[in-house]
Amino acid sequence: MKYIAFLLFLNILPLVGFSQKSNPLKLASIKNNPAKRNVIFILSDDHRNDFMGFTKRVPWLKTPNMDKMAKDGAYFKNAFVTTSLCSPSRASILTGQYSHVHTVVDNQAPDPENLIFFPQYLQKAGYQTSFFGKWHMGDESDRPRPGFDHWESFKGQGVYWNPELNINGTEIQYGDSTYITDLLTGHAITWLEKRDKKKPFFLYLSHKAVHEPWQPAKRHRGMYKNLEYALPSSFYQTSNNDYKNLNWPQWVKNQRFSWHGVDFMYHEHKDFQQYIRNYCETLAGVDESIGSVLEYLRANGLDQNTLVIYMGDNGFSFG
Ligand SMILES: [Ca+2]
Repeated sequence: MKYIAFLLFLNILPLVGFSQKSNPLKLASIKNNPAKRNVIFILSDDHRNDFMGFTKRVPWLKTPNMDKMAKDGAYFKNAFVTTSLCSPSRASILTGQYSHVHTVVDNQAPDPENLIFFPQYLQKAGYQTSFFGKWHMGDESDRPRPGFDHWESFKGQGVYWNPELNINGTEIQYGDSTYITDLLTGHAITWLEKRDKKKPFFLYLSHKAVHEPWQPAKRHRGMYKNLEYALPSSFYQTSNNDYKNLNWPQWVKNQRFSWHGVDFMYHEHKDFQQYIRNYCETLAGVDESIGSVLEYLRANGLDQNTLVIYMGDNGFSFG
């Protein structure tokens, strides 16, 4: 099976390889290539680089499908996102630009409405394209964006349970404990089944998981019950003030006592080990999603001409 595991902290520029201002893709050369490769891009949210089974960072963590991608494909362990934050990172993935160029510099900055997203080039090259899941770039709108023949998204961060999806401009409310990771995966595979089989395809599957507040699928709740994560040696060095003896700057202390800091994460004093377990149990749904996509490709004879890429939009510090 030909697939590549771009696992975490990846700048997508090397894959797409275009400049928006002066060097548009030479579409003619692509159009004349009879063997167009399908592409599936799976993005997760806040999945840190080493929380996968094969890295052995967490001995009890099970991610068999990510492990399979790393084993059979390529694992880019020294790749980096350009900005380690949701919206700027997503804008960089879609445009190949740094945040000071695309101007989506934080999670509130508006979409300047003049950006070119790389799926627009794929459309011109004859690809049928689709987007499923979290956009969260520029504003809270879930409206269809340029570059995608089929569109399914939600506003902002979305929710884990019973989401509302904007499907090609129509809002659909789901109920009955619908779990977002499973819903997006199912819809993505349905789109693959119904696609025009004469054309190559590009699928962008953009999960809400594993963003906080972590909520695993019901079938994964408690799968890591009572297991402990080995905290790094640096974990307590700000909370117990050892950082002063280590000559760490004050901003490190301040940052770690903030929304994204381990000393006061999400402005709550919760059981940190339970945080980790919830994170890993939520990640199990993403791993199963990858497995479902890979199995679809295998069962339909598409595994030899489809490039599958997995990455996280940014990492996550656990001390
Ligand atoms: Ca993120």
